[in-house]
Parts: sequence; structure tokens; C-alpha cells
Amino acid sequence: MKKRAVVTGITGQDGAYLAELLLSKGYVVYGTYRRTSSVNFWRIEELGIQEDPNLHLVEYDLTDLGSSLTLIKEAAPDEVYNLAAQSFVGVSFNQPDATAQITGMGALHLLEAIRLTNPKIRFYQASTSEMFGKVQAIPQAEDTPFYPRSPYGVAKLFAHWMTINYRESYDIFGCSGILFNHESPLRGREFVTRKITDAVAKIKLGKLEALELGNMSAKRDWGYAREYVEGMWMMLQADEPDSFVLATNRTETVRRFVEMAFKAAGYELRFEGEEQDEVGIDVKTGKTLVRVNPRFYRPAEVDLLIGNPARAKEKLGWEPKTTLEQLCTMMYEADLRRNAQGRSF
Ligand code: NDP
Ligand code: GDR
Repeated sequence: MKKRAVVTGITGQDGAYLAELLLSKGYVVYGTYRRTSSVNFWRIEELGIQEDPNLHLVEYDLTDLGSSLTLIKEAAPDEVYNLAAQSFVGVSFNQPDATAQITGMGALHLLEAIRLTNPKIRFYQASTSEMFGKVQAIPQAEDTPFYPRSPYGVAKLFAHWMTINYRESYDIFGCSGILFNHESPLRGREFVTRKITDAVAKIKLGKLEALELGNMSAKRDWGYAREYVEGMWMMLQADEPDSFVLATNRTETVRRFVEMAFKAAGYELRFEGEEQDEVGIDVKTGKTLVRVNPRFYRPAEVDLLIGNPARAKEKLGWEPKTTLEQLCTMMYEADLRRNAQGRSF
């Protein structure tokens, strides 16, 4: 019998990669998408899995308890991966209520559906390093105290604790993956790495003058999404449910990622000025290629994230392999190709 999995949020970066991984392992996958006026399947199209006979695309909204019950009843999965969320931190400040409903309550709906339908189903919750927020220790591990700094982080913390609570109360095999930032050519363009690689490709092709960013001093621990979805799967194959940090244990500023992306395109940048007056100048031509726009600053910032993935290494055998330089170049090259072909997602 083939294993069956539900992946919520298949139209997102991680949902697409995870579906690809599970299909390659022989699973039947129920991937959920939201009904909108124009559904966007570009990621699963890029991965070439849209027509896979073992992939079933199911209309679903996380905020609807009935929809969760129907999904779990009809798909009858062995494993559920809850990747759907309002996942953009910046937007969560403008839409705190919607973020709480989707990102927080949505996870509870799925846990309830599992408890009521079949408590043997294994559950993965997409938790996040944003729960550490104003960090209480460096590096951050599973037992580091949380201090979220955005409505998104607070909503995710609710879902994280609900997963642990259902594990302890109902013996549900619920795992919480505390994943640090992970990127790829399939990353949404509103997130900073992809915004940068897409803009650098456009600048290279003469389609854009300069890149505008917010806080370039923020530090993040960035890894490659394809390796992180494998970690999600490994968590649900373990003997015991647990919470796991997935991270690279290396942190860099946004500014450093900007430098790297321009370097991949053959530029050398020099940064001048401070904070909102900071600019990035092309050493060869003297042109300003990067400037700050206060519009992209957040009401409260997470300054520094760096994760310690020791538990995942020890208990799951999971380790990151791709360096940030390799990841940045891979993303830039994909964006250069897309922009040269006039495709832009
Ligand atoms: P994306 O933003 O790319 O994808 C989010 C998915 O959730 C999309 O498919 C989106 O659908 C779907 N979704 C949003 N609202 C609803 C809803 N109400 N009902 C059903 N589906 C909905 O996120 P990522 O792939 O980057 O991340 C996957 C998960 O991991 C998210 O939960 C995120 O918060 C979390 N995470 C991500 C990290 C990262 O660095 N990428 C790090 C740590 C955690 P639509 O396309 O219709 O908008
Ligand atoms: P993050 O990712 O908030 O860490 O959440 P994002 O790429 O949006 O921001 C990273 C850092 O870059 C700074 N920044 C900018 N960010 C964006 N988006 N746009 C800009 O122009 C810009 N300029 C500077 C931000 O202030 C921030 O410090 C991501 C999401 O995937 C979450 O869902 C996930 O939980 C976390 O990663 C781990």
C-alpha cells in the first residue's frame, strides 16, 4: 500500500518541494490550494509534478474547521504536513487578525480534525525561528525561550504549543519543525533574498535602475529549502515525535547577501552612509545600485537569528549541505534566466 500524505500550501515554496520529495518516495499526495480568482501553480509546474497521477490537488481553506475535517476524512492520510500560512512577517503587522486566524487557528483546526478522525495520523507543524524574535540566547536551540516580535511570530507560537499540547494530551505524533529562513529559486519575491536576486538580474539586464530595501543590518541564518523539506519528512519517520531546529549555524546580514548577489552578477559594491541614508555603489561606474526605502522597515525587527541544529543531526541524521554562496548564485541564475525570457513570478 502506498503511503498517503496531505500537504497544505502546495502553491508555496516548501509545499511544492515537499510534494516533489514525497512523490519521488512513492507517496500519494493531497496538495491543498486556496480558491482564488486565478490560482497560481507556477511552482509545481516548474518542478514538473503538476500532472503526476499520484498528486491530487484539493481546494481547501485553513480557516474553515469543516474544510479541515473533510480534507482529513477524504484523503485518509498517514501523514499531514501543515505548511499553509500567512507567512510574510511584514504583512502580519497590517493584517494581525487574518494572520492569527490562518497561521495560528488554522493549525488547531487540523489538529482537531486529526483527533476526531484518526489520532494515529502523524502531524508536522511548520514552526519558525521568528518565535525566538528578540533572542534570549545565541545560537538558538529547541529549549531557548521564545520572544516573538510580530503578529506572525505570536500566531506561530500558538500553533507550536498546540502541537506539543496535542502530543501530550492525546498522544498524537505531532512534530514541530523550528525552521530558520530557507530560500530557493521558488521563494516568493516579497521575501528579501528573492527580492534581491530578482532585482540584481533585472539590473544586469538593464530593466531596473536600483534595488530598494529596508533594514540591511538584520542578520539571518539562511539555508536551502530543498534540504529543509527533507528534514520535515525525516521528523515524521522518527521513532518519537519531538521539536527540531533546522538551521545552518551561520548568520549573515542582509547587506552581505546583497553583496553576494551582485558579485554573482559580476559587480563589486561599496556601501556608504548610515541606516536610512545608506547606499550601495557600483565600484566600476560609481552608479548607485542599492538604496534604503523606509517603507520596508518593520515596526519591530528581529535583529539576529542563528540556529543550532545539533538535535536534528543527532536524532535524524539531518545536515545542511548547500553554502549560502551556492544558494545565492543558484537563485540569481534562475532569476537571470526567467527575466531574460520575460518570465517573472
Ligand atoms: P509560502 O508563503 O511560500 O506559502 C504559504 C502557503 O500557504 C501558500 O500555498 C498559500 O496559498 C497557503 N495559504 C495561505 N493562506 C491560506 C489559507 N487560509 N488556507 C489555505 N492555504 C493558505 O511559505 P513557505 O513555503 O516559504 O513556508 C511554508 C511554511 O513554513 C509556512 O507556514 C511558513 O510560515 C513556514 N516557515 C517558512 C520558513 C521559510 O524560510 N520559508 C521558515 C520557517 C517557517 P496561496 O498561494 O493561495 O497564497
Ligand atoms: P523573515 O524574511 O521576516 O525573516 O521571515 P524576509 O526575507 O521577509 O526578511 C528578512 C530580513 O530582511 C529584512 N529586510 C527586508 N525584508 C523584505 N521582505 N523586504 C525588504 O525590502 C527588506 N529589507 C530588509 C527584514 O526586515 C528582515 O529582517 C521569513 C518568512 O519566510 C517567515 O515565514 C519565516 O517564518 C521566517 O523567514 C523564518
